[in-house]
Amino acid sequence: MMSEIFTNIPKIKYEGAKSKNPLAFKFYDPEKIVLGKPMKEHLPFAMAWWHNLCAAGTDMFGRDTADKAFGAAEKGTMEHAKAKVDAGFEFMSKLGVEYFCFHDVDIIPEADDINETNRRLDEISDYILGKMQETGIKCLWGTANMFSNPRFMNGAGSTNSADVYCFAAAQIKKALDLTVKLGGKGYVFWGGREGYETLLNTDMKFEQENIARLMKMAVEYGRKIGFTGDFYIEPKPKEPMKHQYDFDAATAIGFLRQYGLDKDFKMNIEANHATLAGHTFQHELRVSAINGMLGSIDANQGDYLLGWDTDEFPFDVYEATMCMYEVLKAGGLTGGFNFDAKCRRPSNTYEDMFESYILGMDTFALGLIKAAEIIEDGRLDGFVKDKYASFNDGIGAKIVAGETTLEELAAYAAEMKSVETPCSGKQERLEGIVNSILFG
Ligand code: XLS
Ligand code: CA
Ligand code: CA
Repeated sequence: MMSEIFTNIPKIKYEGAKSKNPLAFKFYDPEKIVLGKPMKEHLPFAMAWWHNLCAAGTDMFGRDTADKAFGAAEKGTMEHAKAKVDAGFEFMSKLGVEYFCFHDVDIIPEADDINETNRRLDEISDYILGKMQETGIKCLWGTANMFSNPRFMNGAGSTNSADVYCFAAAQIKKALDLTVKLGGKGYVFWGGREGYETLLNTDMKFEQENIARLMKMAVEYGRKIGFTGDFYIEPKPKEPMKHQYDFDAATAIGFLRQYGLDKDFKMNIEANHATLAGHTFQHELRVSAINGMLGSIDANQGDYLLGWDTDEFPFDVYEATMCMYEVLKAGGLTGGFNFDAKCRRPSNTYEDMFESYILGMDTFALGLIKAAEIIEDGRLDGFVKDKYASFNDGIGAKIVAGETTLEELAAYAAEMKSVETPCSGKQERLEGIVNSILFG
């Protein structure tokens, strides 16, 4: 057994809304039954390795503010990689977070030679596997980082260099091996550099076809080695590239259908990416759900005053409620809720790491409770159902059944001569209902 790293942090317990203990859950009560099932089954939370164990506060203007060495003598070593595993598993165990997500290069320092990188990945994944067996913690999804290394400057699947394309393929292959080894439920493609700055130097069609080829090979290989989970695309409209090919859910779904990848892929929807695309989080979830592709969620939030990806811990209960409303109506996720979020740079203590997760978990627990109340209340659903009632019989039913023609509808309209405006949308009444459920 490794020595304790977060020595002043106890196991985090549920103490209820009145608790003033910063190291306790106020709303996340894992065993509480909501709509017939324990909260923890509705909310399979995951820790994002990169933000929680790697990011230490460096930004464009300054260096690290937090200590993420976790006791290792030197950062960027295998000793440090193992210290991060120890810290991560202690962290998740203390919070009751049951899953983690990782990129290949989050879990080891990348070597100059890919063969050595892969050897380190084998070594660390053995170590991680041991911890998983000890604690019962599981892998939600794995992925390959194909955006940080300078070789991916012009993209990975969309690169102009066939040699670089092979390195992307090699990383995906290894990351899939690791995901299968660790029993991951999903495999994510976030195309960080899959986009462009200017069409003056870009063959957009060729790049998209090459990305699809790479994804197809990934699916073929994954299925061959026994990966039965979902592949995910994580849409994002911009940053780092000006134009990213996976702009939003609708764009990514269109791409998957065009290249025959839609049976193997679903969406991993991140709240901050949704708002960067000019959509609400709820919109992106709904688009995915109605296309049968709501897979997993990167649970965070952005800042409406800033135009970039701030990856903040979820705090906005309205957003979390509408998210959980979509998730409940879709019958749950095949994936989970990954906190792709980091503490603000000045929140630089170990305690802050825990308090951030407590905030995120409590926010989603509240969202779940309130979304369940909205569904049980039934007024919102009832309103939407009634709003379309004119399609239940008569000419409306014929339209829905596809049993009419433009000529017949035109004749119907001509006979009516004129038509009344349809019923009120009642947005303000419905917003009032949401408020009365949230705060009543
Ligand atoms: C970056 C993305 C990234 C993915 C995984 O903006 O959110 O962290 O979730 O590559
Ligand atoms: Ca993300
Ligand atoms: Ca993000």
